[in-house]
Amino acid sequence: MTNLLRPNVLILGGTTEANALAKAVSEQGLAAIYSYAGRVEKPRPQPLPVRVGGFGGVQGLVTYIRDNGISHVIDATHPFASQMSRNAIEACREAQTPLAALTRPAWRAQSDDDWRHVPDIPAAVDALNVEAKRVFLAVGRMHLEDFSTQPQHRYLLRLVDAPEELPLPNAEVVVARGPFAEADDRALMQRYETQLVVSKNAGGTGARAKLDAARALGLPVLMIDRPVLPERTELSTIAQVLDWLAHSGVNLGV
Ligand code: 3Y8
Ligand code: NAP
Repeated sequence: MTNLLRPNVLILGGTTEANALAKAVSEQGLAAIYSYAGRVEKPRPQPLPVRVGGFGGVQGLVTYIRDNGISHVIDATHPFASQMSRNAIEACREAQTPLAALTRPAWRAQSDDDWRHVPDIPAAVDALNVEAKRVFLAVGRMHLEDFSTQPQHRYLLRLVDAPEELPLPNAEVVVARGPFAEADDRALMQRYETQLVVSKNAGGTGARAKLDAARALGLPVLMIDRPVLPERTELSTIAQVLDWLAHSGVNLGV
């Protein structure tokens, strides 16, 4: 049984909000560990101990929780990291470990936005079954293969690490990591004469620059809605997380 008076928080990270939480938890002097999947070459350093790599599915996470005396899990992963979030729900139920997600609301179109919503990445690929355009495909690297069935477009790709090879014949790559600024994204899209922006509905502040730039340039956006996740405790601010930790048996020493 974990001694709740000696808290040990596992933060499932990889987002701007997870980084803000890590800073706050570190400042509170709480014992915690920050977890990355290991998707990029140089993940941002954290003010907490860091672990990198998968846990090995639900059972791997249960074992990790037990072996490391984890008292609480905060799922602060990206809304499209749905497998990790599902595993966290299963594992915390089995290990009887309190779990809360730190989420950010989905973006909503403003009156002068021109968005077309699609439910998932395959639907975004289907929606690109149109005559050739200059497409800013700002969805990262992991799902580029899905778009190879629409090779007619001239793609602008933004990737965190330089790719070895690309599944798209007509693609320009910009290697950059966010958070991004609206003026920079506007200049980028003007330089590449972007005609359509494809975006995941990530929410938060780190990726919304391209949407503000698209609005300023009067460009349409193909918005990929986020996967639906099972029921779990969802918090939206750092203060709510610290309060949840305090009231779920973690002695913050206050
Ligand atoms: C490894 C860890 C911070 C946190 C930065 C956020 C914001 C900037 C914007 C665009 C969209 C995209 C992508 C994006 C953003 C934040 C946040 C966010 C989108 C890092 C990071 C890791 C990753 C993984 C990476 C994915 C990719 C997705 C690029 C760190 C920098 C497109 C998501 O090459 C790859 O394998 C990249 C994989 C998952 C999605 C994909 O399918 O390719 N994020 N991004 C995490 C791990 O190993 O656990 O170094 O900081 C984190 C961030 N990326 O404040 O510094 O909070 O969302 N990340 C999307 O939203 O569509 C870029 O270009 O406009
Ligand atoms: P995913 O598809 O939901 O997860 C696939 C597997 O990757 C998980 O089952 C788990 O492996 C491992 N994993 C994912 N996140 C992890 C974490 N934080 N710590 C340890 N293992 C993790 O996840 P994803 O979409 O690839 O996202 C991976 C990471 O990138 C996450 O940290 C996420 O926050 C960040 N990120 C993703 C996006 C995006 O667009 N998907 C955007 C920004 C940041 P095991 O089953 O072996 O445990």
